[in-house]
Amino acid sequence: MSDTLKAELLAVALEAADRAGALLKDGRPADLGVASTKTSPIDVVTEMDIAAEKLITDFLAERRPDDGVLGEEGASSEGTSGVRWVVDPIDGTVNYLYGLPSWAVSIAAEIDGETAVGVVTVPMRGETFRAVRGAGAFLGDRRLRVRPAPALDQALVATGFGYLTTRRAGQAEVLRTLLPEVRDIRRGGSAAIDLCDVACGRLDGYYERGLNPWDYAAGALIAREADALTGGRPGVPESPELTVAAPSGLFERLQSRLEALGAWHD
Ligand code: LIP
Repeated sequence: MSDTLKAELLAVALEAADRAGALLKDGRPADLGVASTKTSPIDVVTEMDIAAEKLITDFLAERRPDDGVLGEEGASSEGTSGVRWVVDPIDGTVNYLYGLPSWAVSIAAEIDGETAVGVVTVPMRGETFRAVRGAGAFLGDRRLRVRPAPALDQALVATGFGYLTTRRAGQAEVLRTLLPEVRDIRRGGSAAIDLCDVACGRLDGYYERGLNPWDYAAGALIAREADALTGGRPGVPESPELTVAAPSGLFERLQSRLEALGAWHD
């Protein structure tokens, strides 16, 4: 992966995320409603998810016409360049719908199937996280490092829940057992933000079952470049089956508990 290509992809991702973030922050209709639903009646899409994905994919097509794209709201093309963009135009859509601040634009670029660049912008915080594979993770000009790993019972751990009632019931069962074993749990509503908060030390760890690649691609790279470990079940990379992120020392303990609790299946 050439440094020149990675630098170009980072610049494109930053500009695309900045433009989408401005549209979403400044253009949110006061009467925003649900435009459609996906896997369940609570898995919602707004007109702004669709508008933001169109803005991003049009920009990418203009700047990088030979690249592939995978977007949460339907963008899908193979491309011919070996670069594929993985886009979540609004990560935290329910928060955005309700006017809560914890939502993000998440844009990752894969080169030959490996995530090389990740950008997560959080407009309501005025924060943009970025990482290039092998070159560190940053919040603005600040290089990011995870918090030193605490013991599990001192760990502040974030998680999230799916949109299907059967999955949510199983996730509640895992949480019922895990909650007394950790410092506390946080449920922010955006995987991308949770992964970035692990990267910058605002969380000790994060796990969730049922994410899509657009939810975690950029945030997991940012976390790894801040010295977190990321993955799913032991020996498996993060995937819709399970995503886990934490500094070494906590990651292994948390992953082992999640494995024993069956957090990787419904
Ligand atoms: C969200 C994830 C979050 C999860 C939510 C939802 P979306 O993504 O980022 O971690 O708990 O249920 O899936 O749907 O807002 O892009």
